[in-house]
Amino acid sequence: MVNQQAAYALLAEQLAEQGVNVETVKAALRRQQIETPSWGYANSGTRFKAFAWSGAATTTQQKLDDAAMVHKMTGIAPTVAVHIPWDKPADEDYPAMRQYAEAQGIAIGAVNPNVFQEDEYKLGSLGNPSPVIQERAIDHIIECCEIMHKLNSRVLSLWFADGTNYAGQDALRMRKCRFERGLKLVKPKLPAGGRMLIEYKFFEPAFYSTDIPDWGTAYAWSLKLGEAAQVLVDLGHHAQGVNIEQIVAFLLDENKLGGFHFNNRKYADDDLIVGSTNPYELFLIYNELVDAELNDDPALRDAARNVSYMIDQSHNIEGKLAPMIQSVLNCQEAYAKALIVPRRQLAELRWAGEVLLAHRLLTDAFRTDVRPLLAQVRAELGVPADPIAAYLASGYESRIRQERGLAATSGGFQ
Ligand code: PSV
Ligand code: MN
Repeated sequence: MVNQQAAYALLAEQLAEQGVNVETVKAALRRQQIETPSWGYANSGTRFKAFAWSGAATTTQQKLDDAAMVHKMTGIAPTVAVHIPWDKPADEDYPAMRQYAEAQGIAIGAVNPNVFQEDEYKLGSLGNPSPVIQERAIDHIIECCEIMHKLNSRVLSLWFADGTNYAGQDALRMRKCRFERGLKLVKPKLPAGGRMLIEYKFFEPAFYSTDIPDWGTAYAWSLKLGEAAQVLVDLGHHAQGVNIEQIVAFLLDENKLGGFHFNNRKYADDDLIVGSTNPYELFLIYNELVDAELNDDPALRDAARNVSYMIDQSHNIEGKLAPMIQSVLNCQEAYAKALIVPRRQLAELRWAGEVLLAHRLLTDAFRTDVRPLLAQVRAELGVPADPIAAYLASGYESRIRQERGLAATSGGFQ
């Protein structure tokens, strides 16, 4: 403990020498918020096998209990995203669901419509050649806008599995037009102050063409739709080697970065623990966000403040709550490292064309051990210094194993 405090004092001193105020850094870390997904607490897997995990949530109440536990351990995960109909209450009593969440000390965040799991959506939802199926998808998304009202949610998070598997299967331009029409019909149904986040994904489940394959498509549509529409960046939805931080910088500058689905990938949409494969990439993404957050331009600061930080993970072999806590902590660490970048010095080195020195200054921040700083922030937030150890020692996991057992399926709010 004493060592930790001494290490924190030393780090604070080093930061002060570089012109970074540790109190400002800690205040930002205390304000940080990461939303967890209800579906991340239920059993999930790959198309080959979903290994059932003993204690996995099967009802929305259990998912909310688990999300509340993650918040209790970390202090920075106060909201949970829901997926409809996965979380649909049997009696449609959404106010009861909202109250249940609040009673656990959390709130409902983004509402995610699901227009991909019904048989009718075999050829797509908004892009489907059948006007009947298009209407069905539009109706479901509008229903989700109404649910947003009931849950006091301000974020509609849209992802579409739409695409084609074979050249000639459908008219690509027509699919674009159908999408634009559908999104235009949905937008006015958002609650006041509500935002519509358009998520892109370069392939899967469709293999020949995907209707929203990249951020450019989502951006073009968000421009047509106006202020309430923005782009959602899921870290697992890019081709190998894509520079995600550059996409983030561009969208921030245009005030079109709506939010993130954090996870990590190695090959495809692997849905691994955030920052587990490439923590440097996560740091570079946070670096762009902090650059906007601390910018002199108030418009850029507002754009950064509006971003929704959400996790989208489907754990298969590593458990449920502990990996979720790990993801939240990895986001916290990446943010901390981005916050300690000496930005004035960096700007001077850039102006001077000092390529190597600028690069070194940035990577020095990435290499800094911020654990003493995070322990201090956790003490100030009133949460355990080591949230994973505290969770494992809490008895929560053995209790839910006993109470819930091993279930292969997952249900909604009961
Ligand atoms: C699709 O791969 C996705 O990233 C979308 O966000 C879905 O809503 C989520 O995963 C859960 O299937
Ligand atoms: Mn996603």
